[in-house]
Formats: sequence, C-alpha cells, structure tokens
Amino acid sequence: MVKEVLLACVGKPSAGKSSFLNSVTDATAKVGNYPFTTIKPNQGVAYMPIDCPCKKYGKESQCKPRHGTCENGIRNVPVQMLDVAGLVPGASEGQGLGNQFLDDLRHANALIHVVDVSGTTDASGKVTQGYDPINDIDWLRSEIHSWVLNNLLKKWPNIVRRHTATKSTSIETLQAQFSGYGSTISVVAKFMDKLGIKDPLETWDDAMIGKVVDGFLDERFPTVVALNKIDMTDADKNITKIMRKYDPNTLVLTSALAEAFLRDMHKKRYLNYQEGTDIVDTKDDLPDSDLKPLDDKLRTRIEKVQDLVLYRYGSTGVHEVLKRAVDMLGVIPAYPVKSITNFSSGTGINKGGAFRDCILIWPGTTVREFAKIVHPELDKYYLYAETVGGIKLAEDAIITEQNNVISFKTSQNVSQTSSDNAPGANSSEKKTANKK
Ligand SMILES: Nc1nc2c(ncn2[C@@H]2O[C@H](COP(=O)(O)OP(=O)(O)O)[C@@H](O)[C@H]2O)c(=O)[nH]1
Ligand SMILES: [Mg+2]
Repeated sequence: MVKEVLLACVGKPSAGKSSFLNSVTDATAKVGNYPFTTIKPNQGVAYMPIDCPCKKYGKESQCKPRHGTCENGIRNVPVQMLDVAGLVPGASEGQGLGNQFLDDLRHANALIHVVDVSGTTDASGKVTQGYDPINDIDWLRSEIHSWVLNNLLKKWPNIVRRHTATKSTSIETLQAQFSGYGSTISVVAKFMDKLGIKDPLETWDDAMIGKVVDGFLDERFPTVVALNKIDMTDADKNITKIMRKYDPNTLVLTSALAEAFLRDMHKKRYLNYQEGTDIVDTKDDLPDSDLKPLDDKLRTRIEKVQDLVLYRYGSTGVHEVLKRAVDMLGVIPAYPVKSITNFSSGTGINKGGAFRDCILIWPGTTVREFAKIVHPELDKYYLYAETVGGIKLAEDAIITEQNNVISFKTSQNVSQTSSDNAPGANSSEKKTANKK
C-alpha cells in the first residue's frame, strides 16, 4: 500500500479551517506541479519549505524539482491538505458527524486543529463575544474520543467473544476495530506497547477501553493546534491563558486572514512578501522596484497586518503549522538520482537538472524499501546503492538526513527516478511499522 502525506484541518464551524487551507494551498498551482493523482474540492496542495541538498553541494543553479520549486536552496515540497468540515458539538451523538468526516479522517496522517482564539464565535461557531476558546481545545479530542469509544463499546461483547473464539492477540483484535480509522497493525502495536497493559482483553472494563482509545488517538492522529485569528482584539489574553495550560510545542499562533491578504497583495504586485517571515516590502520601501504604488487605504491595511500580526508574532504562523505537523510525523525527504556526482536524473524532461525528485518517506525506511518506492524495477534489478562521495549503502541501512541522496545501481538499465505516478510520500504496511 502506498500513501501520501495528508494533513487534515479540523475544528468547529467558523474556526477558520477553509481560510487556513486557502492561505497555505495554491489553488492556481499548475497541473502536474504536485505528485498527487486526485484532488477533491475540499483538498489543496501546500508547499512545505525544507533545505534542499542542492545548496549543500553547490548545485542551486542546476536544481530542477519536478514538483514544487526550489529557490536558493529552499525547496518547497508539496504536501496534501484536507478541509474536514462537519465536526460540531454533539457530533459523537450522531449530530452532523457524517460518513464524509470519517472517510476524510481515515486518510489523514496528522491533524491541524484550527481554534478561533479571538473568542468571537461560540462552541457551535455562532457569532458571540467573550467566549473562552480554551473549551474548544479539549472538545475536539473528546468528541473524537467518545465517537470511537462509543462505536467500540456498542460491539464490545461481540468483539470479546470473537477474540476468545479465534484466539487472537489483543493487537489483532484492536486492529480489526481500528482499521476503519486508517490504523495499521504497527500503529496498534506501538500504542499498546506504550500503554503497557498486562491484563487480557476480555477483562478490560470501560475505563480501560477508554484508555486504549486514548492511546490509539495519540498514535494515529498527531495534532498541531493552530490558535487562529490572532489579529483580533481579545486574542492576546486568550493566548496567554491557553499557553499556560497546554504543551507549547503543540500550539502555533496563526492568522489565516493575514496570510491570505499578504499573498493576495503579493500576487497583485503591491508588495513583496516572503512567506513564513515578517518581511514585507512595498513601493514606499523600494521606490525603484516594479511594485505598484499604494493608496492610503491599502497602506493602512498593510500597516495593520504588520502591527497586529507580523511585528507582534514574527509571522502569520501558517507555515510553522505545516512544519510542526510534518516534524511530528518524522518524515524524511529523500532524493533518488542517477548520477551521484552531478545529481542529475537519467530520464525525463529535466534530465540535465539536479535533484529532480524529492520523496517524503516514513522514518525507518531502508535503502532497499526506498528503491521499491522509487520504481519497482529498481528493486527487481537491484545491485547496490551509493550516496554522496561514492559511499556504498547497505540494503537494510535506514535512510536519514545524512544519506538521503541515493543512486541505485541495477543489472539492467532502468529508470532511476520515480515513475510518474510515484507519490510525494510513500508508505507501506512494513514502513509504517517503523514509524516513530
Ligand atoms: N480576523 C480573522 N478572521 C478570520 C481568520 N481566519 C478566518 N477568519 C474568518 O472567520 C470566518 C470563518 O472562516 P472559515 O474559514 O469559513 O471557517 P471554517 O468554518 O472553519 O471553514 C470567516 O469570516 C473568515 O474570514 C483570521 O485569521 N483572522
Ligand atoms: Mg469551511
């Protein structure tokens, strides 16, 4: 099984999920500029900036990514994003939690929980004043938790009977129940190991089953919380409160609105905006540039975004969310090349360019597994693999940031870079097994 990195935006209505997705995805991306085969209406492609090896090896001018772009050694690698609407308070009791939500969630690798930190929308997303957004953070988790738990408890007597009759292990029995949420046997093995439960499954009470569901959700759905709408008046005091209560590593401050505005202004050539930074230059700053002059209204709006968001928080935060989510998953970029000296690819239109393909792989992926991901024929005719400096890599060597530029030698001349339908990130049952 092969799958792609997919981040799902979740949260109550009006938290800013669609705005967040629109602010980071490129609706106008050229067809073929991303490796994903199907893009649904609520889906988009975001570009995650990473350090490209072209910089380390002085090949910036030759670097020709097939998907995304690379500028001055910063490579924008495509990841898929999904806008998952439909989760409302009471969803686990059957209010508004449809099959669509389930289906979307089971494809997600990580969740981005978008929270309206301004306090201007209530629990169900209606306009209000002074709402305490701290409620929303636990709500989402407990909503998904009770939904999974209720489904499990309904069937529990049957599950136990079957478990005993088939002499299954707890891991096998749980996986049969969790597979609908995109789980794999290795996900279950991992969280069960962390929980360290010694009691046999048939003796578990409801509290224990609840604990198991918690362990499952932690492992299956790593979550970044985007505290959104930081540009609004009351955001400040709410942020302070939330920061005190939760692990700051899971929290990122965002203004999807500011990001969308800056990108739009950049596109319309009123300013130069460096995404992910607080750097904005207008005609006032660069009189000799080709930027359009600002009228007073526009100037005021830009200054407001700078004062309320960029100068106060350092950036709009949206890129940091992507980075944090991908870091949590621990995926590693790997670069299959034909030539380990000039990093070119053997075939295709960008034949002469360097580092044409970048494939995100799960942690624990071995060199041989990577060969198979790049192209089945590389695996079939596999002789050996080498990395920069002509250093040979063992088949079972784990790919890390240190050996992720790889050339495969084969007994027959086969395509050395990923086949056209190779996805941006790959996983197989086996590889997920090695997932952190
Ligand atoms: N001030 C402000 N408003 C935002 C921000 N993000 C979204 N909104 C607004 O919040 C409302 C709901 O946003 P939307 O993306 O439709 O929420 P969704 O229901 O979660 O998809 C819209 O009016 C957005 O313009 C933000 O960062 N700042
Ligand atoms: Mg929406």
